[in-house]
Amino acid sequence: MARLVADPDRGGDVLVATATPPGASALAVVRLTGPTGATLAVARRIAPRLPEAPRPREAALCRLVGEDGQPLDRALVLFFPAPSSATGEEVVEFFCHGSLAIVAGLLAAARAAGARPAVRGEFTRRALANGKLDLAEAEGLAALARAETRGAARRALGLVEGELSRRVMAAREKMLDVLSGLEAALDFAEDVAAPDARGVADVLAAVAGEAEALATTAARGGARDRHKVVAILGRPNAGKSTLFNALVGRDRAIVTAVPGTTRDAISETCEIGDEMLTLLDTAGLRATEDEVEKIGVDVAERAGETADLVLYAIDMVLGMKEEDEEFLGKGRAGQTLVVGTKADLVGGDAEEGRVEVLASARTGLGLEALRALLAARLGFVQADGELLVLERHRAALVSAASSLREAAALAGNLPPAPELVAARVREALSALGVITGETATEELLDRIFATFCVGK
Ligand SMILES: Nc1nc2c(ncn2[C@@H]2O[C@H](COP(=O)(O)OP(=O)(O)OP(=O)(O)O)[C@@H](O)[C@H]2O)c(=O)[nH]1
Ligand SMILES: [Mg+2]
Repeated sequence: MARLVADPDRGGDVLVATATPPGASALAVVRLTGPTGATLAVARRIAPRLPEAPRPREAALCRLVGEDGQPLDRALVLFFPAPSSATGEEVVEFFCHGSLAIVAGLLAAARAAGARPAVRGEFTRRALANGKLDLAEAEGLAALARAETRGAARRALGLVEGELSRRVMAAREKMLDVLSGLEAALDFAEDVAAPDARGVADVLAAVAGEAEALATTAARGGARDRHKVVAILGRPNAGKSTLFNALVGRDRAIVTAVPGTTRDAISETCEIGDEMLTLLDTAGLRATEDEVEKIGVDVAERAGETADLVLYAIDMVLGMKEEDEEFLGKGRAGQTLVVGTKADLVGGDAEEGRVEVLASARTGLGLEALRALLAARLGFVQADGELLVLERHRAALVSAASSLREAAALAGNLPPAPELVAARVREALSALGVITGETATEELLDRIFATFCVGK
């Protein structure tokens, strides 16, 4: 791939950065990247016994010395010649012991030998400049490092592996074909037949449709990245707080045999079906004269109205009561999941019309089924070909689709105006290029890489 963008210092400096978080640990990784020869020269000042021509990708155990020449550590050193490295440049990695003093000594030695500390995202930016990855893939790396759940990690990995880039590239190919046909007709009007207007319009409309579909994926992804809220509601003593604790995996809420124990709503995040959600425990619903409890019941009712899903708990020992009928009768059916609690006290086959799943937070019985139902009801099921499409990508896709729709309309209207169609197609190409980086400005790159970690 050609050089996509010039990096700020044109790859002239040898960069040094720690690739692992600060703090005492078994190992820490310090990396160098830079021009061939210069990078190895810095590495050999730190690891004097490293050969002049180390074997590529083969670990060598070396003594490392500080800027004063005093021993620092014994560490594995890995050498990656350009262009077969993460950045496309010559890279040397030190796997040293994870002491703050050793890492600081190593960084100081590298600086003394001529390396410059990298700024945020600078390693990835060099990789981008050398065509090792494109901009969307680089953003995937950042998303992967930030992923809070397995679902988010899986989607980010798809971006890293080029799932979005491949689709964007395929769309660009089709547009470039159309464009070359139009331009040939413009340049050699006498010798080249104008492209078939209907055919051009159809291709452009199809590509616009693909861009619009990808943009819709982004909107869905955005909704998923917001934590869904599930509120546990039910009568006092129904076992809400016990269930809440079981789902969040720790004793967060107070549990007692006294009805009316929970007053304030309690909020915790919990992972269900590879996604993160916010779970709320609330005060038991009942008519009460107690001022504090009354406020708690109001809060619970409001939480029930705004939550994405109400998990309604019914104590199976007592069965459905009038208040339960009343709440469930209010018609939030689509957004309510009814769980029968304390299943351990009633045996597995207690049947109650509205109850969808039986669970015992005490024994764990039925909790897996409950988690699965929650995941299904919240739309957390893993869809095939799930794509992470960031907001930035969505904006570019929408803009490209709109130019393509205009181009298709112009092409379809006889007599065709090839230069107008071509101008719109060029606009769309440039919008899509922002996703993969071909047409990204330095300013945009600065903005994106500022969100990266140092050493990435
Ligand atoms: N055997 C059994 N007892 C349970 C189970 N879940 C809750 N309990 C008991 O039921 C009582 C009430 O539990 P809580 O979790 O505090 O009920 P709650 O719905 O939060 O009650 P309020 O906060 O008062 O509205 C406690 O004594 C719990 O130990 C269960 O699955 N099995
Ligand atoms: Mg409670």
